[in-house]
Amino acid sequence: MHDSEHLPYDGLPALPEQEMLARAEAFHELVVRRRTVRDFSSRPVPRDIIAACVQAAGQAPSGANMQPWHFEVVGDPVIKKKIRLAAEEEEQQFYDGRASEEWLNALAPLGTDAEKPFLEIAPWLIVIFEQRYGQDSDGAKTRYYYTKESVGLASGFLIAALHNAGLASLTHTPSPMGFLNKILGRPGNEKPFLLLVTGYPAEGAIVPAITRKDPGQYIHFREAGDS
Ligand code: IYR
Repeated sequence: MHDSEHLPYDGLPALPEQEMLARAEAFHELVVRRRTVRDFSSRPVPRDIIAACVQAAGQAPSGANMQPWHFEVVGDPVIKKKIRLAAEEEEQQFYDGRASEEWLNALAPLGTDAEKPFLEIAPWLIVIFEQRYGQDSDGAKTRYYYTKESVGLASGFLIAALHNAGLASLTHTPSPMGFLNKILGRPGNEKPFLLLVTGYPAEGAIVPAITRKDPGQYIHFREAGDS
């Protein structure tokens, strides 16, 4: 059936169903407590913690296993300042007219504006690049598949890994983000996907009073005998 090399899969030891349910519920409880944070502490976070979380992100599934991602992990205050200044320039234009009235109204409950001090205050900025195609050192191109979906999955893994490690994060998407290629010296086959800010929440950090959908609004089971 398979022409390519395959190996036995032993990554998932069988668990009693009671423990499976306990783990599923524990993970749910963990992620229920995740919130996007915009008030960060400047308290340093050891690089090894971030490195482990980024490596967890690198285990995400991807189209044809092309792993079309690159993570630039920025702790250098000089680069963080450059990123802040460039991001705020784009954001100023967004809030001053590029965004539609409808979009600004949708953002109102979040209380965001063009000021992005967290880009300098938080200890780490993780810039996630989507590789739209592969390109080797001779310039030869390789086709990649489902790159956005793949990078989105890796980003989800990363956000969950950071939260699991006790770190807050913010999915920041200044638009457009081309300035990140320039500042970080990334090649033309890479498109900035997400700027993930991470660190500890500031003391007394507040988050918007928003709610999540009731599960009944987004889960619909169809089991044997239901139809
Ligand atoms: N990029 C802007 C605007 C913004 C857009 C969305 I969609 C958000 O969920 C939050 C903010 C900013 O970061 O302020």
